Amino acid sequence: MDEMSHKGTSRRGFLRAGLAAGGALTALGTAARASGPDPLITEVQPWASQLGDGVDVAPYGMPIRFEEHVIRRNVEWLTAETASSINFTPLHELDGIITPNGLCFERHHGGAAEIAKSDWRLMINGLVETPLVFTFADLMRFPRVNKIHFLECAANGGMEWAGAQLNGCQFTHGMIHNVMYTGVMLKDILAEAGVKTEGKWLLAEGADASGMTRSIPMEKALDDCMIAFKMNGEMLRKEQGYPARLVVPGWEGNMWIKWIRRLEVGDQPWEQREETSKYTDTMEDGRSRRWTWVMDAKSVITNPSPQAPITHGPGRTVITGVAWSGRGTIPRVDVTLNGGKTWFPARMDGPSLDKSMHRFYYEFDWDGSELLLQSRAVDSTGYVQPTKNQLRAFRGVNSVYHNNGIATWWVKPDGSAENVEIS
Ligand SMILES: Nc1nc2c(c(=O)[nH]1)N[C@H]1C(S)=C(S)[C@@H](COP(=O)(O)O)O[C@H]1N2
Ligand SMILES: [Mo]
Repeated sequence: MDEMSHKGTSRRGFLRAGLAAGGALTALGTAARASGPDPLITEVQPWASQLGDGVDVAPYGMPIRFEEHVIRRNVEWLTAETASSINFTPLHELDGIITPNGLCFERHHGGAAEIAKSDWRLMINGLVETPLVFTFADLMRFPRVNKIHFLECAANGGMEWAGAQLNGCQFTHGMIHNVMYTGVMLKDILAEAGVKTEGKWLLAEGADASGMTRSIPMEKALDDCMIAFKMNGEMLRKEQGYPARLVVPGWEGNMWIKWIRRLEVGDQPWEQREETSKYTDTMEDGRSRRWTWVMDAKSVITNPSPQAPITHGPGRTVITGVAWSGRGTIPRVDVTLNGGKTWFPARMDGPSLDKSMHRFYYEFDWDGSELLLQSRAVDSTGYVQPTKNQLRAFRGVNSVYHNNGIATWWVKPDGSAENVEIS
């Protein structure tokens, strides 16, 4: 046992290798046999020869400094300035299905507003029996629900329409987060005001400087929309719309109005800026598709990927990624190693929830040759994620929004990966 070195391997790997000592290691060889003593094992280390931090060194805990590269990032040339801009979730650093609050991508059109709970008001007006104004304290007296949902900006992958452009899934797919929301059902709030029978639409308005407004059909509003105030158990972050935002499960992120201040009930859609000149898809003939609210099924391999190369050489290799659909769950994801010639079903793991992110894995023995990695999601309606060529055949090349095409990582023999397009 004292001859074994297990740098960077797990404790389980250590124990298993320990059991194999004296004999051959497993064929997959995930733990290495050392040539000499490993000081990390044989010598007393600083963390064992002095006391560590006491409690309360960080009243609100932050990740250990060795993880300081795990951050949201923006792409500076994308927008003129940061108040109307976007940054991206580091998908390649995450696992499971929950996005930690501090890593949820941000999209603001007028910067992140800072509103105290005591200054927050929610007005309901228009075609209602009784126009009402709720305070935050009023909101807390409605029955609460907890739901895990993804929020994807319709522009996620927009830079990739014409071809591969950004080198990393953080930038090509990172306009998404998946958290547990605690809030109240929108239908309960609306019932309090009493929606008139001719009230078929809702205008949701934000309190921030952008005056973000979107029309939402009443059917959706009464189905599964929420006014959320907590994410992953704690109050919403300022960036995500503190103290309350609209949650519109499965639908494009732009409709999830942050810093929600007003809900107007009407008999027709308002056709606001963000639902006409923005967030619509321009087709080949120059006309625009109207109302593309639902986010179609999509997936991406997060590891390996351009920001997360294979560093261990040939042998046992874990491929992982995420998949989601605005229409339900993801019962299946297929993975190809050769650019779509042959596909294998990935192993789904973790909770499979409606309109939530799903985690998949594909474990294989890499022979060290180059790979053309792709993943393809199939959702619970049977819809199959298209290739980018299939998407362009239907939508043309003028689009920006709603790109759910299959992405390709070209993994080279040295383990590095590049964003390429082959189909
Ligand atoms: N009030 C307000 N709500 C808003 C926005 C905004 O700028 N102001 N941006 C929208 C867009 S385009 C998206 S994609 C999501 C982003 O949510 P996030 O910042 O929590 O990721 O919020 C939406 N809601
Ligand atoms: Mo967005």
